[in-house]
Amino acid sequence: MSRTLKVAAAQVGGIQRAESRQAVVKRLIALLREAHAAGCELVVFPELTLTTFFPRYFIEDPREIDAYFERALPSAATQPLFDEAKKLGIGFHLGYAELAEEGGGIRHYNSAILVGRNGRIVGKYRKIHLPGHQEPIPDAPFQHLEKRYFEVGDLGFPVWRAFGGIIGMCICNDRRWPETYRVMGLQGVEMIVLGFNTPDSNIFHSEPVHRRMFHHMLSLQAGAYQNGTWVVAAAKSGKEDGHGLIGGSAIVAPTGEVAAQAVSEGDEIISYACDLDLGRNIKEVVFNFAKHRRIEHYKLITEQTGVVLPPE
Ligand code: ING
Repeated sequence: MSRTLKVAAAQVGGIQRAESRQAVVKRLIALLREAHAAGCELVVFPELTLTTFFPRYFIEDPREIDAYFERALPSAATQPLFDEAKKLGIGFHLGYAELAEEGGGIRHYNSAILVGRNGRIVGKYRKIHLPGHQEPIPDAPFQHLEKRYFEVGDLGFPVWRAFGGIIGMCICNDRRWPETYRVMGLQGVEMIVLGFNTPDSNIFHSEPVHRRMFHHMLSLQAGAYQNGTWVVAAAKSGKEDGHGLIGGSAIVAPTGEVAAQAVSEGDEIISYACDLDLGRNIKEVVFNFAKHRRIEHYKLITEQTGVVLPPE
């Protein structure tokens, strides 16, 4: 009997800088209820789901920066979301800015949690591939200061046995790096859930919007196929105080095919009944890692960070 997991990607339209967490949580609860009504067991929310994408701003006051972070989950503002999910018996993945008191200091991460249908936190992930820059770019129309506001995640790419399968997580820019999927693929992952906030324009070079959507989907589909896993990606999309984020929330099958995709740039639920055994043939034949991988030739991937050109 095949193992089916009905999952929803909950796309969240722009969150304005002035929007309160309470107002956002009300929107998330409405999406949760819609997904539950559609028979979903797991809802995937975007990256930094509780606030606007604040790394687009150069903020100097540490207290103003920290106001975007959660010191604990659930917090007073997010407790209603946890309560509603538990009442409905539906699990969820939530991206948020995490402020943690660890190792005798204050740490800041771009994080996500996976919450089971019983309301308990199954696992946490901290974003590893932080795009953008550390110092503000003078006169730029917007910034991308994730390297300034967040530390590199220190939890690796774990997977968990949950929802009847093997589930992994990553966040936004992680989805562009094949290493992200392969490390989880080597742990037998059957579904990777992720949120993203992808600006619709680039600071560094002009790029047509259609190409940003193409690269977004290319990354999801390649990662899914090359590791025989479902990939569920939920966008924060649309306008945030005039700044555009692409939509394109999608559910991608282990075959690399798109099973569902959002059509709007606002709050939208897309869902699919995912057969967790659909990736079996891919894992056992084409990408049978044990049978076909030759790690003796892959050294550079873990021993070398950047490019070293051949001698002239
Ligand atoms: N956002 C973007 C992303 O990876 C980006 C940053 C956009 C990088 C386009 C490269 C090209 O989707 C986040 N938050 O990582």
